[in-house]
Amino acid sequence: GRLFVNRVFHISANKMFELLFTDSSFTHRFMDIRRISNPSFTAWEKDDSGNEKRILNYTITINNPLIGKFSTATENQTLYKESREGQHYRVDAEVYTHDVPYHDYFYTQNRYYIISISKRKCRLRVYSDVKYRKPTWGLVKSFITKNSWSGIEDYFRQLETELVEEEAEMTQAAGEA
Ligand code: YK8
Repeated sequence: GRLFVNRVFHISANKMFELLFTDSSFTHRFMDIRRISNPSFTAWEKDDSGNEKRILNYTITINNPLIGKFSTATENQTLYKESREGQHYRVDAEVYTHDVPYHDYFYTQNRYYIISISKRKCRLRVYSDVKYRKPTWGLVKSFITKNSWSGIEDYFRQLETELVEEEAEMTQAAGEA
């Protein structure tokens, strides 16, 4: 996978987990900015392997002139049982975009690591990879990959920007308290 985010925030690890992986106001605000609509979230639930899973459904708005303006998407998230609350978390997210060309050929795998550095600091790392679900012709593959990277990069650049904004608001609020 490629590394898209690698940054230390003045935000505790458990707060970062809450911002990104619960039904938080940050998530809703960020979805509004990205024009992601009709979100639905299931609760985190333990599966047979001891990992926790949840499923998100939403409609994305696409900024790619080659394809339609909207697509429904399903995101399956796994919180690994090796995660330790407040210390480190690993979440894998498989994103399936149902209404784009060649949608049955690929999905996107995003891997999030949140690592506590101190009481009020954590590092966030996000890796992303385009995965193929069946044998895909080289030309089609490079077409899909190229169009995916640009969208993924744009998304995570903005996620980082919004987290920096959130961090500023939080440290300011803490200073005033
Ligand atoms: C998640 C990866 C590819 C897809 C898109 C597909 C192009 C189709 C290629 C044809 C539109 C929120 C993306 C960017 C849609 C958005 C997805 C998001 C950002 C022309 C051959 C949605 C993270 C995420 C992962 C994958 C992204 C898609 O939280 O280019």
